[in-house]
Amino acid sequence: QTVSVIGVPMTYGQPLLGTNFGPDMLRNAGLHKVITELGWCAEENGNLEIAPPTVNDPVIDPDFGNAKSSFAVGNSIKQLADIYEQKAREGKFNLVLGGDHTIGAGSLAGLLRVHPDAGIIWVDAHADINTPMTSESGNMHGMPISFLMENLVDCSKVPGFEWLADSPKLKPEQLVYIALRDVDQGEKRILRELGIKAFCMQSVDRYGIGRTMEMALDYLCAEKQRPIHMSYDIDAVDPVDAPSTGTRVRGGLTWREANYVAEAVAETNLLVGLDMVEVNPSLAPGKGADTTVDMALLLIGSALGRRIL
Ligand code: DIR
Ligand code: MN
Ligand code: MN
Ligand code: MN
Repeated sequence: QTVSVIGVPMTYGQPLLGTNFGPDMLRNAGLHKVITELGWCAEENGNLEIAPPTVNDPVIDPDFGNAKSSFAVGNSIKQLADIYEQKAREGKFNLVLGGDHTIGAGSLAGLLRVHPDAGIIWVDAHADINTPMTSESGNMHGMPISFLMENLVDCSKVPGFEWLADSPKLKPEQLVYIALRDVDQGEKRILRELGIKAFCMQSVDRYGIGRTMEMALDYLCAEKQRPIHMSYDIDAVDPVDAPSTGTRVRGGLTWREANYVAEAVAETNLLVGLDMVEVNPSLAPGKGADTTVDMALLLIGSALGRRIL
């Protein structure tokens, strides 16, 4: 079995530089060794080329609603959708290294072309389902799911995202969240109206991570087995163990809980792809960055099937 490694050094979905270093930091910290020691073949695709936004040109790169740099973001992640689709058709496991979380939209678009019925596990402090209209920040890393959800955003009107208009979309019942703890008002309304299943940190507090993951996986797979893609935002992890990321939120997953999420998903043998995003080594240079990269690498290993015994 082959793991296809795709670097997507995207930063334009949020205001902070540094997420572009994520993919190479993970490689330099021993990513390929982690992959091959677990018995996989590693196929390296390098980093996708990210074209910068055309600054302040309202004709070429207009704002859409509150969405900033949608043209640059949308066009870049189209490349990811295409390569994800190609590798998935070849039966390879897609390991997508961010970059900010806008790239999740590219992964999901490629995934759904091959597996329209796939299940999505979104592990994040945030719900990332703002639309360009509901977003207060305008940062597109808070929006990727909205573009993939059926009947939520008309992508044909969003500069850079037109290609997504006729792409297969997600039904609400294909998605579950883990570790939410910072959800915007507009997002709460969307989650409620669409009836999306979310296991927030209160669920982890109440049931423990074991029962929480059992419920999440049952929800997606109890009736029929389906391929799963996991999109893992490192800010799902408590800032103690993942300080070097752009939007830290206290009260996150502990070191073991965070690994358990990935281990439980790996145990299903249904995982076909993983995004590891929002590692930003520039924000806590030195020890903080090392801790965060180390955590991300561990989570990748857990998702690829590492067991304690
Ligand atoms: C917030 C933060 N919901 C926003 N989102 C983040 O800007 O839309 N997502 N940090 O990862
Ligand atoms: Mn987040
Ligand atoms: Mn984010
Ligand atoms: Mn996110």
